[in-house]
Amino acid sequence: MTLSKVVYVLDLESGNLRSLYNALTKLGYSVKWIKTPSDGLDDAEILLFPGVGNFGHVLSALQNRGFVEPLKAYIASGRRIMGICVGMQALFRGSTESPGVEGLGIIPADLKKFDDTAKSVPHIGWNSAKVNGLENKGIYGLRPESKYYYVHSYCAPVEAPIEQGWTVAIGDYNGEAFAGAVCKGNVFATQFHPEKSGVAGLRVLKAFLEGEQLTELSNEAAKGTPGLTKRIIACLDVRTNDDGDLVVTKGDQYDVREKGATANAGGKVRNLGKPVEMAERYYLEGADEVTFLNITSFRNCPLADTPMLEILRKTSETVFVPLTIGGGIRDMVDPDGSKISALDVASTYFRSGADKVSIGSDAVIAAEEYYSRNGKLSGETAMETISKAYGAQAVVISVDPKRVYVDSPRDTKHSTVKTSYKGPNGEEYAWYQCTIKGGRETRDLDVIQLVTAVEKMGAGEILLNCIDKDGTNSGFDLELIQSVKDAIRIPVIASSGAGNPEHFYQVFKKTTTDAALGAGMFHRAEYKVSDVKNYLKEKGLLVRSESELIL
Ligand code: 1PR
Repeated sequence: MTLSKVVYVLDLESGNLRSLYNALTKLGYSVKWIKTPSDGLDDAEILLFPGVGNFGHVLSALQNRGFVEPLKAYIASGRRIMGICVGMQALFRGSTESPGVEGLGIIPADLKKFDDTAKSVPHIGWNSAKVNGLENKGIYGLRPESKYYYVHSYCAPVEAPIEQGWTVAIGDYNGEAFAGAVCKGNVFATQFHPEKSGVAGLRVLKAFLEGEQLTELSNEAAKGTPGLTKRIIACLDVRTNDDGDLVVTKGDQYDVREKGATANAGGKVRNLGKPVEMAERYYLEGADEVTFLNITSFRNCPLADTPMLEILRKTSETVFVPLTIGGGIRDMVDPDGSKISALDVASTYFRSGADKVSIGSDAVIAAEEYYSRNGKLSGETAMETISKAYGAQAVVISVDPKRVYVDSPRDTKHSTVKTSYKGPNGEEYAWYQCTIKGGRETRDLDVIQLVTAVEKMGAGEILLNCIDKDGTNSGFDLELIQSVKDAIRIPVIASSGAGNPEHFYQVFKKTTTDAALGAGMFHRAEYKVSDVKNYLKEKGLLVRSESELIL
């Protein structure tokens, strides 16, 4: 069968399709987008069905565009189809995420939510997809030792598809087995995102597109430790410098200017390099995710020419791991006076290649208003509207707290920690005060109030910075991190203070954080991302190996 180099892709206008386009382009395929069946579904030899966000949303999008029957007919015709993420879930009968909504029913079984009593949900990060029962064989390039990027709260069962003759690649999330991929005849589908799973994911896409269903595995490749890895994230604070160039900078407790000749003569904005080049360097070093933060976002500028959009477009062409963009995600008024909702701002970033958006200041304001309404949701906050449209996993909350020392918990209404690092006057307790505008304004809200509120608003993850630790190379604030982890069920990214690989080991050993982020130590080339990952591997922690960089 001569394979056309054209891949047909269902475009339900949800989530980040640009990265899938970039992955297919890198593999030498051109893309034909299909928004309705009449866009050429009958001509398709190979069809990709990417789906992001809510099960019910994706199924209604299929229904509204008249895809349900044509898609079932396409599958019955024996032509090949690959579902991705909710595109795999849609093949099932239904999901507890959207009671009463019918899936395509190709696999008569139902999805359910992960058990979150002892682990974070959504399941975000790099996990296995180990094919059952096929010794030393992989389905479509899947390898037991490889890790793939998952981001979902609902999971497909393993037993039911196997009983119905499907080959299932199994993932293990803290002891809870789930279907990482399913395959039977002309149908293949992955819960993980192959376009965001580095070279391991590209290998799976390539094998499917080339029709290599069964792949022999070397003894080495047939090994592999199941389970979710510790995520290492590289973070780039971006702003224009005094010459107007967009540069990667780094704060020292959020002060990004070189120390000036005199105490108050602030020097130039630190220029640590170009955003796209540095992101690509970190990807090649094995970063599991890359985060861009536009740190002068509080200055309004026309969304259309937000320089961050071009950075995302360029970066997503060569960096095949999840990209998060933060800074300025809020309802805004363009300088020409037009109102743009936070959802529109986020959608623009998703269309430009972002997988997640990070909300800072706006989340603090929304939390204050949430408490002023005695814990009643408005349904209109950026968190609620973006997670409703794109799924909780697409919404990260960036927290910029400052330590406030008190002698006793009785001295404040806020949640305190008993600290091992006494205050300037010997205080033994501290609480963490929220700030907005990059630490320029403090608010009468503590970190636990903030993260509790935004979790209720549908946020999927917390990026937990710490102004006191930022840029100090003194290690993470372990007390802050564990106090937040104890308060919520969604994943937490520890941030601020990393100065060497041991700091990453300490935060994973002494707290239950799900991920850890570094910035300055990477930008100043004191360490590579791979130095951190190799160190953690030697210490016995499960990390994604960067040997996955060779297709
Ligand atoms: O408030 O929604 O517009 O978002 C603004 C975003 O920009 C927030 O995510 C906020 O954290 C960030 N931000 C604003 N000002 C600064 C600054 O530095 N002047 N960056 C800033 C905060 C946090 C991380 C940092 C880690 C690790 N930086 O990006 O890199 O703390 O640093 P380290 O490993 O070098 O210690 P909005």
